[in-house]
Amino acid sequence: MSGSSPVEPLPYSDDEVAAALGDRWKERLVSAYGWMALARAFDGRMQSLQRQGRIGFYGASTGQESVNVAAGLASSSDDWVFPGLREQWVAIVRGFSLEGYAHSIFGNSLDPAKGRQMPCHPTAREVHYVSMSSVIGTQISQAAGLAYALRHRHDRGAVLACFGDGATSSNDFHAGMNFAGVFRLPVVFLCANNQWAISLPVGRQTRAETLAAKAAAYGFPGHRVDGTDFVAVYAAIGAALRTAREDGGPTLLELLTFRMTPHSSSDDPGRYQPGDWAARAASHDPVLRLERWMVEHGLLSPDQQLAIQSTAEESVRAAVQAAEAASPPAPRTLTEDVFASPSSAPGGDAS
Ligand SMILES: Cc1ncc(C[n+]2csc(CCOP(=O)(O)OP(=O)(O)O)c2C)c(N)n1
Ligand SMILES: [Mg+2]
Repeated sequence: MSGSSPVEPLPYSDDEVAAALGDRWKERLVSAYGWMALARAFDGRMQSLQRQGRIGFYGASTGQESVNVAAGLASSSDDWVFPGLREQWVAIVRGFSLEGYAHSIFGNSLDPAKGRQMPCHPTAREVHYVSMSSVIGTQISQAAGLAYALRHRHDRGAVLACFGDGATSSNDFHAGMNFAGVFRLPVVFLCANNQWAISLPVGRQTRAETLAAKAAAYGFPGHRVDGTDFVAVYAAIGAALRTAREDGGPTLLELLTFRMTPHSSSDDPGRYQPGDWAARAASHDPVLRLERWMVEHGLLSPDQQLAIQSTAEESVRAAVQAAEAASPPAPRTLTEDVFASPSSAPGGDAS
């Protein structure tokens, strides 16, 4: 990352960041910055590949890297993640490989979902990351259901239910929030309010002053947090997960962010966003905000910055190369996981 564009400074002293992030806070920030730089580089590359016709579709998380990286770092391996549209980086920070993610975008033979899911909808069972159905909101009630099951089995984990502002108008938002409230389930509802649901601004989504306020109706706390401030997001998610694991019940966190890209590669925001949106969003760029703070507080030298950037670019290049080199899924995989004894595949060839 570079450039001299104005960004909202992070308002912390070293002591305040140490209190929010705990022991080894400096290492944690360097690691967070590395993940955020990787996410930014990978998302940018995928958008170019889509325009070149090398992948079919992409939805970037640009402007929300702070939320995803904080969720990945603040959660434990016992926890489960039910993502919305832009939380793939939670899986990667939790240990899903970048190559695995690239394979899933290309839908090739090394894709864990065997090419059956849309790009940006990976599944990563080994890191407790559940593929999403793409129907907005459904993951919220599924997450509450899993939390009920974890409680029933005396499992230690909590559940992160991730969704956007648009999902707060869905039936499943009510069903999941209500069920979790009634049974005091170990769920953290993580709403990345990027202020748009494709072309619909959040002001047309609700009359409520904040989305966080909705938690009161379900009997548990809701907090609005600056989602482009890594330190605040990390502290809020960590505290909510601890409460959930200690049987203190659910929390709704509304993380205010700014969508910095089109909704997806199929969208043209020039047709509906105000002319000053891009500049406003850029001034809340979470990667630049953290970068500036770290530079000013002596945690990131120009050499380290260059090294992090070139490592990120090399990882992206290697992942794309591996994904493009892999063959498409074999036709016989179409009937795998469907029948106990597969019948003939299309064309009569079961091999
Ligand atoms: C039930 C349903 N209605 C409509 C859509 C089409 N759709 C896909 S993404 C989206 C907007 C989602 O907005 P938000 O929840 O704010 O998430 P964001 O894309 O901003 O991350 C819509 C309406 C859908 N996938 N499912
Ligand atoms: Mg949104």
